[in-house]
Amino acid sequence: MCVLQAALNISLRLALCDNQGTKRYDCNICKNLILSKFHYYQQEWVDFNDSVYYISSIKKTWNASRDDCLKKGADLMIINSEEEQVQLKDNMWIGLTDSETEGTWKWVDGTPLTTSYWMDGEPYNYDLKEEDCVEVKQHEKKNSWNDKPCDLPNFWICEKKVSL
Ligand code: 2F8
Ligand code: CA
Repeated sequence: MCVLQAALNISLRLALCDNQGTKRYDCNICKNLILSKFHYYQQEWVDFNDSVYYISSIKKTWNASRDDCLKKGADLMIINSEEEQVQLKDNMWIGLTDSETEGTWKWVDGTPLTTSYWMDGEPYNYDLKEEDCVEVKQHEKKNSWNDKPCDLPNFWICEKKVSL
């Protein structure tokens, strides 16, 4: 069933690609990108721009979540734009931590945090606990971030960049 859905999904996308009036060269790039994502669609990853995303159905600590993403050839999600952020669901670990230096937030690829979407009052070590890992949370119908202890179980989201 999943394979059928994925095949239908891909044929629709390829048809759309042909109908967009794009130049043949651009269209080929578009087709190749879709085909290279096909493997992930089959495994129920979802896509947005140049990445595919896996959302867990069980909960793990931040480190165990990251290990799972790495095993899948991906890593915890890095959020580069508000649009990407809108794709998210509730209570999931993302690839942001200050476990190296308290207060210095870094993405899992080593880049520093520039644009952030913290909830009001966050980041905040509630009850003087170390809260070094970041989850995305729904608050007032918006997705925003909270830091919390890395050893608590949470859902997680992996991201894999898919390029040609
Ligand atoms: O009030 C904000 C505060 O809410 C919770 O603590 C009561 C969060 N902790 C967990 O979800 C475990 C804090 O991280 C958050 O700062
Ligand atoms: Ca917090």
